[in-house]
Amino acid sequence: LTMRHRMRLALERNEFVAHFQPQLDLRTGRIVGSEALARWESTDDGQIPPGEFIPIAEEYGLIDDICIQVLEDACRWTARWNRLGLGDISVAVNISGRQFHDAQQLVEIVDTALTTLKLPPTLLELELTESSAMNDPENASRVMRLFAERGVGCSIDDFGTGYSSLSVLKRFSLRKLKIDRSFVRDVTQEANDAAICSAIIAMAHALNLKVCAEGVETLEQLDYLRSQSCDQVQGYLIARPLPPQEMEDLLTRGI
Ligand code: G
Ligand code: G
Ligand code: MN
Ligand code: NA
Repeated sequence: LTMRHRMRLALERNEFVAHFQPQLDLRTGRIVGSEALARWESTDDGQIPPGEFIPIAEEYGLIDDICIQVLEDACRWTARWNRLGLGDISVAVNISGRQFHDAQQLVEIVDTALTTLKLPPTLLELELTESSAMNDPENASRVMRLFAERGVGCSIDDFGTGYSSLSVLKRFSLRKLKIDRSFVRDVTQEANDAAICSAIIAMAHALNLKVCAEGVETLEQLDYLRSQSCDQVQGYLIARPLPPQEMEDLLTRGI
């Protein structure tokens, strides 16, 4: 079978699923959400890492179908955790620039998922990279408003790595900025990285946005980010992306 064929078959078999990386609230020390990350659980070949299948799926034009499958799986688990009373745990789903560009399909899928799963819209967040948001800011702004009207949040992923126009950023209907992990890595050694992180946090707060730092691997990084009033952290220090049942166990017993 060709790779394209295998991927089509995998889509039919619902082999693309979400794993969940917890997001910790630095003020309360509680898990308040997760980021859903795509995984291919192939019945034929076992786990295929996203670094392998995402670039190929993009090339074959199958990435949107895969992301939709991941979004639906992520919403299903999140609705279950909400039903089980495990707290108001949100989920952030990665959205490609093209899905955001042709938003009609995405809007319909989100509406259907929210309704059929009875998932409160405020628990869903869509992550758009800084570069895809700024690539077509007029459209991005319009689509963000569509979701904001529904109570669904949007956030900017990998913030700081693209070119943000601040005049555009302030007009976006956003909930959150996510600090790219390249700034977090050396935040306790490099004065420049520390300055960038604290500037992003201050700017986010000035715009009434939450801010989440990605790639937090050490307690020292977490302490610095807390000292700068960063709202949330995500990274291997808290947990790697977890299979749903492990995420559920973590939510059940607490951190
Ligand atoms: O999951 P990490 O574990 O390796 O993910 C690798 C990359 O794949 C990340 O940069 C992430 O943004 C991207 N990615 C993961 N899941 C999805 C998804 O569902 N949709 C899109 N568009 N990108 C994803
Ligand atoms: O690009 P995006 O931010 O959506 O992708 C998240 C990616 O970052 C995933 O591949 C995930 O496995 C990875 N990741 C999550 N936490 C950490 C971390 O603490 N350190 C590093 N190096 N990578 C991480
Ligand atoms: Mn992301
Ligand atoms: Na990121």
